[in-house]
Parts: sequence; structure tokens; C-alpha cells
Amino acid sequence: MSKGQWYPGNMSRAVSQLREDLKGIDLVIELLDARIPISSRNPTFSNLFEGKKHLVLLHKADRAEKEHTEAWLGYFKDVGAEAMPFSVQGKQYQNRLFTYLKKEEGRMRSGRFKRPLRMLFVGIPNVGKSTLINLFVRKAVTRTGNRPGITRGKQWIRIMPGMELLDTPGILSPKINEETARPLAVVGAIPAGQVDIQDAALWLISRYQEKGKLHLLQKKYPELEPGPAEELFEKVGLSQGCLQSEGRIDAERTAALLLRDFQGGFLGRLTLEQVPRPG
Ligand SMILES: Nc1nc2c(ncn2[C@@H]2O[C@H](COP(=O)(O)OP(=O)(O)OP(=O)(O)O)[C@@H](O)[C@H]2O)c(=O)[nH]1
Ligand SMILES: [Mg+2]
Repeated sequence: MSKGQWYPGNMSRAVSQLREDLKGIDLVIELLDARIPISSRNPTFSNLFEGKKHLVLLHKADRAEKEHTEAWLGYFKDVGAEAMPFSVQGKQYQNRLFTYLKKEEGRMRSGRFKRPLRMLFVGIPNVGKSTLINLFVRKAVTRTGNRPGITRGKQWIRIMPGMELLDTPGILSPKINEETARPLAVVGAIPAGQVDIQDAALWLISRYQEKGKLHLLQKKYPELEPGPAEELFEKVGLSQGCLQSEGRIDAERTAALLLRDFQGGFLGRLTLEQVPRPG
């Protein structure tokens, strides 16, 4: 579903920015979208995190299917990565993250360097980095001033004694190819103008069907009946008034509406990528 260039030119600047930000960071918290843990990860950046403590958050867990999130956690454990689910909706997630951070902070305090635990959130666009930072800011005790080694204008937020967070997240450009473009478009990680959203919307409908979850679509669009994805797409356009002329649907508007409803949480929980089967 190629449609022009994504993120042209900015990649190397983003990488050198991230490399700069990573100086002085003890813990990198990588946000993945729990619905697309494969496509929301860009392996290109992994070597930048080497030598740093690394925690994966399967974010927006409230939108993913619980059993699949569990399976993903098992997967990360198997490959030796620390991972936990997260959502801003749900105190239990926040408590679990804080318990983890407190443990790490204790390690810093009793360790050789005896300095605050410094953290950075990283992740692809729209994965929820700013939301998470804001959550921490609300809990913050103080905003500390600039420190040498950090790009001017950025600040450390002291979220509790011994714990500091860089106030600007590291933005990772998504890895876009045949496999990842649709899932990334569906969760809103690629601007709509840069992808074929009709293709992405049709793919989304077929995911609901394949997973036996048509009822989730029917809750929002009651007139839908089982059938080819194209037919369902057409029905959504007609029933939601995304019309061009003479009863023909405006496919672009229909696709945008479907993606908006998915991203807005109106189409239930759906995990779009499952743990790869061994072998
Ligand atoms: N359902 C759900 N939505 C969330 C959660 N966290 C963030 N969001 C939503 O995800 C969208 C993107 O969140 P941001 O925090 O702006 O994402 P970001 O990673 O800072 O995005 P960029 O600044 O574009 O890179 C917003 O609409 C948030 O409300 C979550 O835990 N669950
Ligand atoms: Mg942001």
C-alpha cells in the first residue's frame, strides 16, 4: 500500500537526537502498542539502547484482548525482555509500573553511582508517550532545571525523590513495509495523508471477521451482516451517511470514519497481531 514517502529525510536527525538524549539515561521505557507489538517496534533503534536497562510497556492494554496481551508478555519473557502491560485507564497498571520503578530506584541508591534513576520514554507516533509523561507530571514533586548533556529546552521532571524523567520523549519512526503499513495506519501511527486508508480500513474489517468478532462491529454499525469486507465497508458508508452522490459512498470518508471509530475505542478490544507460532 505504497503512497509516497513516509518521514522523509528526518531519520538520521531523529537518531542523533535520540543518541544525545540517551546520554545519562539509566532506564529506557519503550512503549509498544499492545494491539500491534510487532509493527509498533522498530528494531533499527534497538542497538541504541544497548547497555541501558530496558523496559517494554504494552501500552493501551485497555484496547487489546486480554488473553493476547498475556501471550505477548509470555513471549517477551521467553526472549529475555522485561515487559508489562500498561494503560492510563486502570490504577493497577500504574501501581505495577511504580513498584518496578521504585525497585530500580533502590538499586541506583544502593549502587556505585548513588544518583537518581533517570528515565526516558521512547516510541512511535501516537503510541501514548505524551499522555504517560503528563501522568507523571501530575504526580511530579518538582520540575528540575536543565542539566548539562541534555539538549537545551528539555527538562528533567522529578517524579519522586530519586526518580527523574526526561520531559520530552524519544520519537521512533515506525518501520514501514508491506506487513506493517496497515496495522500502523489502523492505530494512527502514520498520518492519514501518507497511507491508503481505504486499504487499511478494509484490512481492519477483515481482521474482525477472521477473529470471529463481527459482533463488535455490529454494536457500532447494527446493519452489518456477514459478507465480503467490501460489502461491509459499503454498508458502513451508506448507513453512516458517508455519501458522494446518487447513493454512492465516499470511500475515503468511510475509511476515515472506520479508523476514527477504531482509534476512539468505539469498536471494542481487538489485538491485531498475535504471538508468532514457534517453528
Ligand atoms: N485507550 C487508550 N488510549 C490512550 C492511552 N494512552 C494514550 N492514549 C491515547 O492515544 C492518543 C495518542 O496519545 P499521545 O500521548 O498524544 O501519543 P504520543 O506518543 O505522544 O504521540 P506523538 O506526540 O504524536 O508522538 C491520544 O488520543 C491518547 O488519549 C491508553 O492507555 N489507552
Ligand atoms: Mg507526544
